[in-house]
Amino acid sequence: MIKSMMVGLFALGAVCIASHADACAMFFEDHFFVGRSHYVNAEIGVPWLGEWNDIISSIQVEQLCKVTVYEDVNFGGASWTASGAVDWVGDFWNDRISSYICTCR
Ligand SMILES: [Ca+2]
Ligand SMILES: [Ca+2]
Repeated sequence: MIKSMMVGLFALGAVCIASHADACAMFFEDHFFVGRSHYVNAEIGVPWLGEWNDIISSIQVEQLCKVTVYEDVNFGGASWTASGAVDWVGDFWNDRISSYICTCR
């Protein structure tokens, strides 16, 4: 009985580690990682941010990951690749990001 519970817990831990590996970045509504946040998975290109369109002001990118953001929908317009902790995306990119691709090594 105890042994089977231990095996079950171990399996649960493996699932948690696997899902954490998919973490790529977190977008924030305001600068310095304030306001509402939007979690982003790795290896996903999103052609339109929906309610998060033209609102992002700071980005926390996971280690070994990078996110390429685009000014317009469908990966159009200007692009910029961010990594690490970006507490302010800058005057140009503030409230302008409309699509993105996030990847991790
Ligand atoms: Ca904003
Ligand atoms: Ca835009």
